[in-house]
Amino acid sequence: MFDHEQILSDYQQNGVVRLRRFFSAAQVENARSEIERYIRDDLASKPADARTLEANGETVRNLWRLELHNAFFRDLAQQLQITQLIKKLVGGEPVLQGVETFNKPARIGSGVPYHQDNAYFCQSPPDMLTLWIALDPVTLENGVVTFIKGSHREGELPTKMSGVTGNSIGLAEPPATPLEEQFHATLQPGDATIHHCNIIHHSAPNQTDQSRLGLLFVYRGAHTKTDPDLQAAYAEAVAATPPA
Ligand SMILES: O=C(O)CCC(=O)C(=O)O
Repeated sequence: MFDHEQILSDYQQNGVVRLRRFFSAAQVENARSEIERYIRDDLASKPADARTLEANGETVRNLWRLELHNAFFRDLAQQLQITQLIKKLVGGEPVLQGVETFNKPARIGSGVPYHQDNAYFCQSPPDMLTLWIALDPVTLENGVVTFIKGSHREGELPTKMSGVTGNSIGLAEPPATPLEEQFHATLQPGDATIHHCNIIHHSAPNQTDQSRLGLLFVYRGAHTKTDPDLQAAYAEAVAATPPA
């Protein structure tokens, strides 16, 4: 259904692509129900680093490591229909590295500072990406993820510890590109983006009454290796601001 060659070319050029109707309405509802069920029935029995809470200490900001803790999402992320596309973009055998959520709940969903994901993933070469699937409408008001197209070609930029729980490392300097020139990835439920691990992006807090739930599948090529310098910087940041 999707033109893989066109997606590859856009991805290489821009570092981010938007895919309309990636999930059907039924897939969106199944994923949402499973997230709700998992939070209600399973989360309490998982390790503390299976989630990050918002500042109220109650509402889930992120679920982490669902590929370990939840067979439904592990299987969903490894479906051939998805991994055949990912294989092209990571330039090798795709390895599922993470399944996560960024829930961005209404009124209390916190922001995500400017960052490159490879400051967290620490892979060389940076053949790693995130498939971000909207389960709610993503609007300009409720915390849309905003990308600087082409910035993935700048390599890993200097970082600093952010102090943000769940997003402990960010860019040392804010980017020069003004916000209005950035790509605001507004999405309908079921739409998705794929972004390269070195693209600069961020998202604002959600001050609306509408939740903005995103489901994230993270993949790398089997050929990537952990870079010790990147990993040392990340370890310092995550020790200073643990996810839980
Ligand atoms: O969903 C968000 O608000 C941020 C997502 C993000 O930073 C990421 O996918 O790396």
